[in-house]
Amino acid sequence: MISDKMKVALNEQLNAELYSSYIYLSMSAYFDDINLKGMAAWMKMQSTEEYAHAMKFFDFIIRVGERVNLKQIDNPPASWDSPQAAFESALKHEKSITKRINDLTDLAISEKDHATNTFLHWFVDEQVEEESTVADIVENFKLIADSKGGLFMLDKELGKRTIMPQQ
Ligand code: OFO
Repeated sequence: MISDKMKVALNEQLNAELYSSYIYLSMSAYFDDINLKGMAAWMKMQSTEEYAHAMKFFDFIIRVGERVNLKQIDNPPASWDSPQAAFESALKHEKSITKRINDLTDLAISEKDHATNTFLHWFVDEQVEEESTVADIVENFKLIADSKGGLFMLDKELGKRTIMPQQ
C-alpha cells in the first residue's frame, strides 16, 4: 500500500517525534534545575504531546500493514544559556519539524499516496499551532527582557498549561 521510500520516511518521522519528546523532557529537567517550575511543567506536557505524535506515526505505520522500525534516539542537549535560549531552541526545533512534515507531504503527493497525504494533514495544522505557540512565548521573553518579576509571572503563566486532547 505504501512504497518502501515512504515506509522509511514515516519510520524516520516516528524517530524525530520521539526525539522531540526527549528534547522537551530535557528542557523540563533544565527548568526544574533552575527552579522555574511552571516552565518545567510546560515542557513536560510538551514532551507528552510529542510522544502522542510519535504514537500517531506508530499506529499509522501498523495500520497500513507495514513494520515499525525503532531506531536509536539521539542525546538531547542537557542545558541552555538562559530560559529564553531554551524556548528559542524549541522554536528552531519546531521549524525543523515543520520542514520535515512538509517534505513528507511532498513525498506523499509525488507518490500519489492519498492515505499518507490525508494522515499528514493533521500534522501540517499541528505544526502551525506549535510554531505559533512557541513564537509567542519567545516574544514574551523579549518583552520582559531582564525583569525578574516578568520572568516570575511568565513562569506562573506557563505553569497553567493543561494537556490538549489529541484528535
Ligand atoms: Fe511533533 O510537533 Fe513538535 O516537534
